[in-house]
Amino acid sequence: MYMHKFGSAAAVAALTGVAILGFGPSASASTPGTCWDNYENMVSGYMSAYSAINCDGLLGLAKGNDLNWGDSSGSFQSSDANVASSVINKGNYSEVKFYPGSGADSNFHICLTRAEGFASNLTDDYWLEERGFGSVNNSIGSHRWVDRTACSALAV
Ligand SMILES: [Ca+2]
Ligand SMILES: [Ca+2]
Repeated sequence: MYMHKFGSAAAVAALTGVAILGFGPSASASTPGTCWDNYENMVSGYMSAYSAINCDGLLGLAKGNDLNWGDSSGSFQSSDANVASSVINKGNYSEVKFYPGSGADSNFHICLTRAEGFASNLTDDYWLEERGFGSVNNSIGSHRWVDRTACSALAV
C-alpha cells in the first residue's frame, strides 16, 4: 500500500512536469521578437516585407504588385531590393510570389500563402526550395499576387 501511494505521487509529479513543459511554446508566442504582433496589427489585404528577421525593420506594405523593388516607384523602392529577411501575407484572396531580381517573371520563386501568414526568417528558405539555388534571404527583388496554382515552391 505504501509503495502504491509513492507510485501515485511520482506519477502526479511527472504529469505536472509535462503540463509545465507543454505551456512553454504557447507562452513564447506572445513575447517580442516574432512576426505574430506585426501580423495581428496589420490591415487585411496587404503583404509586407522587413529588413530583419522576426518582422523588424519595415520596408513597405503592398496591396498590389511591385515588379521592381529597386526602382523609384511603388510600395518598394531603391534600397528595399535584396534586403528582405522576413515577410507577411495578410491578403484576402491570393498568395504572394517572390522573385530574385526585378521583373517578377523568373522561374525562380518562393510563395508565401495566406495560410502560412508569415515567414519570420528567410534564411531558412531557398529559391524553388533548393539550397543550390541560393537563399531567399536578402535576395528578393520583386513580387506578384498569384493563385495557389502558380506556386511550386512555398516559404516556410
Ligand atoms: Ca536583411
Ligand atoms: Ca518598386
